[in-house]
Amino acid sequence: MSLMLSVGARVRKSPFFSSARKAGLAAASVYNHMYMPTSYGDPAAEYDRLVNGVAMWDVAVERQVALKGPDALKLARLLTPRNLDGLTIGQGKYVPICNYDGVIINDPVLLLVDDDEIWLSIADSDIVLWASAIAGAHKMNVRVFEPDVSPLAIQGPKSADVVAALFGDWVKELRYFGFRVTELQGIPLVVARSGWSKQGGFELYLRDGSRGAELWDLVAKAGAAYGIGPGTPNYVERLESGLISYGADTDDRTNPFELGMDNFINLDQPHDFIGKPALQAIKAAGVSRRFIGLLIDGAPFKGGNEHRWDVTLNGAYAGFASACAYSPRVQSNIGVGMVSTEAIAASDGVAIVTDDGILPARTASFPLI
Ligand code: THG
Repeated sequence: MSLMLSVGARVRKSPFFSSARKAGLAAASVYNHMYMPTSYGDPAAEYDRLVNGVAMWDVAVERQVALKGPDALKLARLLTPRNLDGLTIGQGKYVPICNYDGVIINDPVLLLVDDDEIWLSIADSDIVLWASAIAGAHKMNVRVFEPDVSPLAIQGPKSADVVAALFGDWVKELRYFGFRVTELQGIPLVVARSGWSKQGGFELYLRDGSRGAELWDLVAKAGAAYGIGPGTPNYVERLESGLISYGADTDDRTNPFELGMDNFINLDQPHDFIGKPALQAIKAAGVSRRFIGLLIDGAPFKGGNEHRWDVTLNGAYAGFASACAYSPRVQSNIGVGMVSTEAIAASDGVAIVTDDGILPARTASFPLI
């Protein structure tokens, strides 16, 4: 059932917001205190563009938290359990952030912009408050703030052609999460190889919020030859690929090991970081549930689920499915969720308690495709 969204002064707008509405924006959610586009009204076309062509997404909700000053790297090392040794200017990294209990509180992409400047490109939680409080308590020489930076994603197999048409062939040499500070017809931005899909893509981090419409139009024009169209972080493709959606897939006790982030948690580093003792204890104890894919029986779902659905093993609670949808490529209903290791090990007896009844399901590792 559709629901109207009130647009007012309290919730922040993306610099691309007017352009997105002109392009037919049909639905939005709220993320980092901003409207986040979620649909242009034709999910099948938006999915097809992402997996076969190229799409442009207003993802300005991925706010940047800048750490600027001599202690920028020191603060970043305190904030994340990930080893930042060898990080070079122009290279990004996926860096989970945990609280003192080892609970994940964000999963940003970190960009080393300069020797004394780091951006955390955050998911949906208030890291500017967390990081500035920690910097203050540790009397660090660093400023923590949200700069005027707004990402526009270009995703899909034809994205490299569109971005090369705008900037030149050098963009094809960027490594994953690699980036360059540059400009486009005088519009200051950062070009990065990144984005929340496994279809290949780039993100243009606009560095002047007054020029959103200009950048949107340049991308739309360069992309026209490749059939570019508007889209949003894709509900179905992210399930197929197993990309984590902080807040949807996580709860207030989710730890990074449950999410399969073992490679991003480096407990043997000599320095202290927030959550280190808790994470050591969690690792020693082992996890009892994990983030996993689900293949679900039944007639194709019409849309997504509005709230978490229980996962059961032989009728007993065994976790939750956070997001489910019909996948045209898997030709089945699929989902992702946090499921007990016991249910994951079981070959049958798993089911999902949907709003319209109980459906048999199987767990499956990513990608589901
Ligand atoms: N782009 C930018 N900022 C972001 C996101 C983004 N901030 C919020 C959110 N998305 C961060 N979350 C993710 C989650 C997964 C990935 C990127 C951002 C991702 N993961 C790959 C994977 O899981 O296979 C690769 C991880 C790796 O190997 O390091 O791409 O989309 N600017």
